This record gives sequence, C-alpha cells and structure tokens, in this order.
Amino acid sequence: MEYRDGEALECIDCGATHEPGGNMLVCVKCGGLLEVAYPRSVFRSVSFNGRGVWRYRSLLPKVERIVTLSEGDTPLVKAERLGKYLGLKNLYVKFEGANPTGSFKDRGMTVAVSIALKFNAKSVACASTGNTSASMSAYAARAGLRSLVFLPDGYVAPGKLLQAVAHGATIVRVRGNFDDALKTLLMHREELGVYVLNSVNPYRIEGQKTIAFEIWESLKSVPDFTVYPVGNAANISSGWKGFKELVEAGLAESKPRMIGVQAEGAAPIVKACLQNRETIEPVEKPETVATAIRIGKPLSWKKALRAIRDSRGTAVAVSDREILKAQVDLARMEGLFAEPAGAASVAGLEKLSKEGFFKGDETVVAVVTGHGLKDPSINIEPYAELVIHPGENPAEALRKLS
Ligand code: AN7
Repeated sequence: MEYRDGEALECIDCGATHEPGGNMLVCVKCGGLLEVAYPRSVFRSVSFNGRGVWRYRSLLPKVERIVTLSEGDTPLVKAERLGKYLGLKNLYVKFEGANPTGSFKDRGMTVAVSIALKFNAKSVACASTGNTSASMSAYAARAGLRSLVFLPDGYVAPGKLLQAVAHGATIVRVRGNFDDALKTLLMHREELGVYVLNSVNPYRIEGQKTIAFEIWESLKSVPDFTVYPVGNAANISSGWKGFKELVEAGLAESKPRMIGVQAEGAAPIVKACLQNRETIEPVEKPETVATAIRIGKPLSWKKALRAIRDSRGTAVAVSDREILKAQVDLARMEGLFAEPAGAASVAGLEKLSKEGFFKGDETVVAVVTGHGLKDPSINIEPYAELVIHPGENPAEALRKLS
C-alpha cells in the first residue's frame, strides 16, 4: 500500500498499514506499535548529501519544513586505552553527548518536530526521564510550538530540567515514576490537544536510526557488535531498523549483533531476553542512579526483543556501581564524559568482556547516549584535590598529597 507521501505507518503486530496523521499513535486496529514503512522504490534510489541527520533524507519521512539544530554527525572515537583495558582491539565509542542538547534524542526530535508542523500541531508533549523533554523543548522553541513535559518529580537530572525550563516548556511534575507520567499523558492527550513526542511516535525512531548510518559510513563497514543503553528501548530498535535498511538498500552486506544494556533495578528486557521469553514482565518500582533509564515498562520492548533476537545479540544488566565505574573509566581513559545512563553501554561491555563474551578482535561500537554535564548531582570518587593559598607552592602541596 502506497500513500501520497510515499511512506505509511505499519503495525508491527497485525501488519495493517495506516495513512499518517496527527492523532495516529498506535495501530487503530489492534493497538500495536507503529513503524514507518517505505515503498521499495525508496531503497532503489538512495543518495546521501550534506551533514547530520538530514544527510540521510532519502531514507527519512517527507517533511515540508525541517526544524533543525544541526544534530547528528557525532564523533565516532576509536577507544584505544579503554579497548586495551577490556581486551578489545577494535572498540569505538559513538559519542551522542555531542548533539545540540547533549543527547541522541535530538536526532529523533528534528524529524518528529518537523512532522508535527506538517500535521499542523500547535502543542507538543512528552513524558520523560529528562533528555526527551530537554530535546523536545528546544526543537519546539525553534518551531514556535508550545511544549508540555511530564516529569517524574524528583528524578530528573538538574541539567535536563534546566534545559526544559530554559526553552520555555510547561513542566508537569508527576508524583510517580516515568511510567506513571507517561500513562497520565497518554490518557489525557486528546483533551490536552497535544501531539505526543514520546518514542511511541514512530517518527522519532526514523531520526534515531541515523546513528546506524553514521557508524556504517565512518567505519566504511558494519561493526560486529553495537551496544546500546536501554530504557524505553526505542534507540536500540531504531539502530536495528537502520542497519536493516542499509542492507535493503544494497549498501551493506551484514548487520551487527545488537547488545542492550539495562540497569539492574530496571531490567525487564534483559530478564526476558536471558529467559528466552516473548514478553516482558514490567518492573513496578524501577530504581537506578542512571535516572534516564529508570523505566519499568519500556514502550518499545517488543521491537527491542525482536532486534536482539533477530540479530543474535544479547542483553546484560549492570549495577549502579558498575555504571558509575564505567562513567569514570570512559572519562579518564578516553576524555569522553557521559551521564550515567550514557555510560551504561560501556558498563555492559566491561561486564561481557570480563565474562569472556568477546574473542577480542571484533569491531565493537558502544553508543554513549548523553553528556556528563547533564547530571552534576552525580558523586564522582575518588579524585585528587589541592587547596592552596596565594603564594604557596603547588608542587610542594602535590608532593604531600602523594
Ligand atoms: C542518556 O528522556 O527515556 O531505550 O524520557 O536519556 O531509547 O529509551 C531517555 C532515555 C539512554 C534510553 N540513554 O534510550 C527520556 C528517556 C540516555 C537516555 C536512554 C535514554 P531508549
């Protein structure tokens, strides 16, 4: 089925296709998650031009006006020192903290906010653990849209909250966790008259899949493994969609194995994966220092389970201590400062490496999803510090310290 604009929204459960529209969030037939599907002709005429997310516009939904902050085109850094420490000869970090609002969410927002304009939305809304709200507020400001963000009260990193406030969003503090905040928004979205920009919105995934395209273009090949932190599970799903499309377009011959990393206190996908189950058991009271992924009922769990299964990947849960250690390792061995959730991919790698999961010569890309400056409330220990008065010799003080 093809539509005026070329693409359709296809249900991942019943396969029904729908014409895109501003109120379409899930399949109207069965309630399943939607995915943007392109006609075959799109994959026969792929060409890449320019920089960032819109370089890949021939594999993105058609929009009339692009709302952009020059997102994407983030560094893919060869991690020599961290790689040596982990016994990985070909380890790379895709540093998404380098996006305009400091997280990978900008890739999805540039597409989804452009679509919001196309659908004539006046207000956009999301529930968020922080980064989605920061990003949405920035893109909404740029587009001249009102934004409404539903946040789990007390569990959003201060930098992220400040961003939403700075960009003029109306903040709704929900006295519950992310899952409660999302449920509240979805229940009242029509009454509120908002276009919902959570990752249930399939256009977000379209922007985020460009991480896969960039990895492939930078390496000039597809890696053996890509590792993603997992919260709502949209990003790992988008990566898998991106790599599949590269094959469909005849650009790549293989696809990477997808590895998902969750925090131990919020790991329903890891549990389902390791027990080989087809559905997840939601975690009622998710807990982790990595507040970005403090999510018990991941929206895109089904897409993620399929991505991990179809790619013969795996999933791993890491403790808060392991996450904070990985954050420091990445910062001190590679000069890349990630927020805890962003470093969860590295924590997962550290754990898998220790367990002997890798041979050592595979090409592995860890997606590091958000910047360390987002969350200044994190305690980083240990560190060295000197306190001196003017006129004191710092070299002497330093000798005393060691
Ligand atoms: C830094 O902002 O869910 O598995 O509301 O901020 O696609 O959800 C953030 C998620 C990883 C998980 N790393 O990605 C939100 C939100 C960082 C994040 C994830 C998030 P998904």
